[in-house]
Amino acid sequence: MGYKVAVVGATGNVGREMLNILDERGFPADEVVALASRRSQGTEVSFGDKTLKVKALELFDFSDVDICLMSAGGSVAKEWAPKIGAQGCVVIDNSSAFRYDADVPLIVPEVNADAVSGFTQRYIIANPNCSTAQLVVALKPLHDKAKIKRVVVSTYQSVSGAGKEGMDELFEQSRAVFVADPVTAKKFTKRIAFNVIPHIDVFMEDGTTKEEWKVMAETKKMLDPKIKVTCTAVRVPVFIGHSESVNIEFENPITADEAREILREAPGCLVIDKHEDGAYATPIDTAGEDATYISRIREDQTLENGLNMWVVADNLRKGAALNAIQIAELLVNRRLLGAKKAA
Ligand code: 11C
Repeated sequence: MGYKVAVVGATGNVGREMLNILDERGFPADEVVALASRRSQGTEVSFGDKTLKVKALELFDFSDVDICLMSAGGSVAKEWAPKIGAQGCVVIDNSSAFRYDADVPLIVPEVNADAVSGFTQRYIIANPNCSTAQLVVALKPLHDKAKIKRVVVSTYQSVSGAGKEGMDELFEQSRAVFVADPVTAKKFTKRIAFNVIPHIDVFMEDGTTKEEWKVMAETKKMLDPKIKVTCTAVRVPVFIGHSESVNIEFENPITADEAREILREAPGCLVIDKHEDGAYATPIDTAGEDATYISRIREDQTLENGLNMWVVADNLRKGAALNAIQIAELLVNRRLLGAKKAA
């Protein structure tokens, strides 16, 4: 006997990827239910070689569901995650609604798996922002070796981070440019086709964007509150895959060769780093893949103990759906679910 799993937001970019990954990894589920808003009721979504008919979240009974994977935005999460959690169903939420709450664990299994046991406080576990997830996978093994003091990260984030509408906008604008049609921007604040936009999420009072703040706050929560993090988050005309230029200052010495060796052995990391044309990862290489790719590892000659590196991952997988399912696997493997139906 396995678990009963619900995917909320099953028609979205991340929800569909959750269904793919549950199937690919053979998650021990007896039953998987696809849920979305009433508007999408009856829509069909793929689950392996099966098709699931989407049910309405508002009408669904969670009383015999063990795990709810939720990717439906902050307001749906705020309304529904506490109600579902109160029924003893563990909600793994992909929105930012609960990430910064002290009684909700924020988990990347390669980084802070032990913190997952804190889920019993509210039966909610938060999944991090996509740009933070891949960053901490790469930072953790280096922090363990040489203690990170400060990180400067610049992101190059694909349009799929902004959902299907973001992908449609890049496609439509690119087409319009080629046929000399007028280009209109709706989802993004400026034209994204053949452009880059240094603005993701809302502005905060100090001029930082919320996306930049999330990278800082989530890295501290999961890795070490003492690490200083500063970020510039940029949207680029790429469909899938977030890239990051990462500059790290360490307390203790570490060479580029040492970092390369450590990262080669580290969980979730894949080093592609030869000093040759093309011997580095780009977003296209990572689309559909699970690993966090690390390239261009080199010493920063302007710091006493400093490194630069390039970190790329599929934002819909490690940045969202895959990480959520890895959290669910962690619950199963550690026998933390007071399973309603488990053997
Ligand atoms: C983006 N990182 O690329 C965002 C998407 O807090 O989970 C994910 C936002 C979040 O636009």
